[in-house]
Amino acid sequence: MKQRILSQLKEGGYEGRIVSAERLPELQEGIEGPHRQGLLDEELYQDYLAGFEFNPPDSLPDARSLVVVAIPHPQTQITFTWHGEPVPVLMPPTYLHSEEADQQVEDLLADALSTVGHRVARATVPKKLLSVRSGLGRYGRNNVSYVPDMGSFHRLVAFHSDLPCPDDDWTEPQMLERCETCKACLRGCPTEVISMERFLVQAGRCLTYHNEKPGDVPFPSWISSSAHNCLVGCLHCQRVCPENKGVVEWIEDGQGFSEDETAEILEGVPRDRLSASVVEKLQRADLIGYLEILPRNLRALLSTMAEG
Ligand code: B12
Ligand code: SF4
Ligand code: SF4
Repeated sequence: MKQRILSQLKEGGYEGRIVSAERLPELQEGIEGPHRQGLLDEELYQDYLAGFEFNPPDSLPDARSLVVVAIPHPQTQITFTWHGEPVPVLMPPTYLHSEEADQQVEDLLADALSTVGHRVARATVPKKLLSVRSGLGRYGRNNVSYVPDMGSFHRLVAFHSDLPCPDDDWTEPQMLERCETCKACLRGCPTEVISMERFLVQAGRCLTYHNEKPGDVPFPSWISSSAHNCLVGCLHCQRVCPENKGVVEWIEDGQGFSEDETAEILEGVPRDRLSASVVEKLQRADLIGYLEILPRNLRALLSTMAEG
């Protein structure tokens, strides 16, 4: 049964693994261990990690397995217009249309499992750790998960299921072989997140952490103005990575914004006063949820570009 589900995922263009629900305490320890040792930035821990749930959900109390799925995901180019010039900017993989992507996987799994009387429910667990320990992916030195043929350009989604899983391929966390002789991400990171001293990155220094913060939080002064490279997130450690050679040019065309539309976004015009065309484009691009942080991030990008 397990193999049939995994084949169905493959046919849909995904790659997945199924492990026993008995692995949940080890996932929990993978987060709480480093936290106890003071290795995690406390504010980041509270914002992103404290909410993980390591028990089966109320909707599926008899869950017996975890399913983790890698969804190939592209970069998207959004084009603004500033001082009469087109300004193309990238959104990294995983940010846009992510809920639709996750839902498609959930629908596929729910369909496949319902034929044999089983169910799935979304899991709020550390997905990279699950990806790597289940054998689906491997960690790069940048602490991102890499999956064969997808590189790091994939989104991860995880589910609880009541499908039994008496045997799995649970393993110790593995690093990509290539990282043993490569430091490209370490050199490419603009905020010194990655080091040779410890494998666990200093995520509190990650540009992504700072440009995902609410729009009224300014960037810390130690972030160089030349660091900014994406509308949200950062692509440096993934774009320089040789493991991403096959996917790095995968860029989908997103929306384009005129000079007036760009100005409205930069000025931080609230949603109820934005022109209809801007709202429609932001919705189509799946950027509407980022409206509040776009003025700060776009301003930073435009000044990085102006500095050349
Ligand atoms: C919190 C979080 C962030 C935080 C913190 C990142 C971090 N590294 O922890 C911030 C906001 C900075 C962030 C940034 C990014 N994120 Co993020 N993030 C998450 C989130 C919510 C949890 C990640 C987590 O568990 N962190 C806790 C740490 C402790 O776990 P870990 O990183 O896996 O670390 C393990 C290893 O270091 C390992 N380890 C320790 N020592 C050693 C030694 C060896 C030899 C080995 C092999 C392993 C090893 O043990 C640690 C766990 O115990 C997940 C979604 C989810 N629910 O899982 C998305 C998620 C991980 N993010 C994702 C992405 C895409 C990113 C960005 C690439 C976004 C971008 N810029 O484009 C960056 C990458 C930054 C980076 N270098 O890590 C994707 C990853 C997809 C993928 N291919 O891996 C996820 C899964 C979202 C999704 N649904 O797809 N993110
Ligand atoms: S850039 Fe090099 S060291 Fe970094 S993840 Fe890729 S292969 Fe590993
Ligand atoms: S996402 Fe950017 S800031 Fe974060 S580790 Fe990678 S290169 Fe460094």
